[in-house]
Amino acid sequence: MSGRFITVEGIEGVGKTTNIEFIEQLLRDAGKDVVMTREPGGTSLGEDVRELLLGHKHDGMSRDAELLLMFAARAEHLDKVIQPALDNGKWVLCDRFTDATYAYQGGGRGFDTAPIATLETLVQDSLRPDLTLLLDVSVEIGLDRAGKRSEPDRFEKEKHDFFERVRQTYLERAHADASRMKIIDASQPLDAVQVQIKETIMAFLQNE
Ligand code: Z5A
Repeated sequence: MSGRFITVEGIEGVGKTTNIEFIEQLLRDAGKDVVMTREPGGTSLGEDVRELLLGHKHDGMSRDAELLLMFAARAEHLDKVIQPALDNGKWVLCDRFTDATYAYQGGGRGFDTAPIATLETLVQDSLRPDLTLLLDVSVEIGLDRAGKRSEPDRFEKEKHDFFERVRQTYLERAHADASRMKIIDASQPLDAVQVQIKETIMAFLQNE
């Protein structure tokens, strides 16, 4: 039986890294064989592309190049990691996926939905996540949390308005696809966030 594909999304500093191991443990406790991965990245090629995308060597990269690099990394990720794992019955837990492209390159950079959807179908065929947890906080909280960490990457250098558009695009997508994309109020203290995450994962497992 094919595995399940779960993704975690949200703006910077929302708590994806903090919560993804918690989700992994919930799935393992339920007896699932979990592969944890991330985008951009997850393969040798993808991690090299991640460096190109997040580093400052190519500040001012064209938005077409940025979009195509996201999907180039994704094509490799699907071919080498995600699809083989799903075919082997594993559960793939991925830190960001194509919803991030709609949010950052679509909402943030201003790409129309149509070219993103074309690339999505080209690269993924019919594969879509079975469940997406959208961790949501205000841009103020997200940037404040993210700002307490290391040197900002190429995306983290963007302005407040950029992240507001990214957040709104995520929320619009979640409202349009509510059976797949579950909104978690990540502005609450961590234990309260994890109660919501646990309820969402348990409900998904029950419907399996
Ligand atoms: N990108 C794109 O543009 N298009 C695409 O298609 C894809 C990606 C796939 C990848 O970054 C970048 O690529 C990303 C979008 C772009 N933009 N940026 N930047 P990433 O996903 O690797 O990095 P990130 O979004 O910046 O994530 P992050 O830095 O790892 O943040 P996070 O994982 O969401 O947050 P965190 O590290 O778990 O938490 C941040 C801090 O808040 C930390 O100190 C925690 O202890 C604290 N925290 C977490 N939860 C709480 C609560 N509930 N209360 C209080 N404090 C908390």
